Amino acid sequence: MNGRAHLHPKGLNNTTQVGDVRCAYGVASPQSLDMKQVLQHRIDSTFAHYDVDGNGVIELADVYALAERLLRAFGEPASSERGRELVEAYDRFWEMLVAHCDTDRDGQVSPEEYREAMIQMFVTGGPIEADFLEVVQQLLDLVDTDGDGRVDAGEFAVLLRARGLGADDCGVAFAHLDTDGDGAISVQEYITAVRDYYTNPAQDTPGSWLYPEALQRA
Ligand SMILES: [Ca+2]
Ligand SMILES: [Ca+2]
Ligand SMILES: [Ca+2]
Repeated sequence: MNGRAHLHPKGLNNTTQVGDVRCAYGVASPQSLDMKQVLQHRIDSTFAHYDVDGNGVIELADVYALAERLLRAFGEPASSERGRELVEAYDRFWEMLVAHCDTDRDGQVSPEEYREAMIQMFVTGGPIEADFLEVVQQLLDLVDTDGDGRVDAGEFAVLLRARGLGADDCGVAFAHLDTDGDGAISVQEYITAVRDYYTNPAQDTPGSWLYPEALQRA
């Protein structure tokens, strides 16, 4: 990385009720079946988000297409220093996907492999893996375009808009995700939101604002 300030993760807490969620992913009452449906739908939605070319598997080409989308949102050529950093960060994101999801090692992540890995990583798993932390750190470093070590509302909106969130929703999403109200999205806030997204089907939780609402409806 260059000399830009880093956003250091503070201690990470697992604030979600893992016990409840395990129950939701298992088979129990009709109520938890609803919950399971919403959460499965969220996993399948992010899968569809990552499968940019829609061929039913996530491959390196999809990850590059996502990098391309963010480069366009930043108005940054892939050949600039920042552009190269972004593509390298997405290379590492792909390596992480392969390491965690591509169980049969065929260079493609199937919906089943992805579902299994997300449940393992965010629902039944223990602490968040170090390489996931690193990928989030890199993403937020990229989004911190003025390099002051803080991802403010304007900077975060670029990421959310690249994900398809409407301009009007970006401010609301930021307010929900900035849970300590310091005007910036920290690594911890982002990771807590990701876990929340995959484990808490309630509306208006921080996690529900990570992706456009249309992606979350069962
Ligand atoms: Ca694909
Ligand atoms: Ca900043
Ligand atoms: Ca904050």
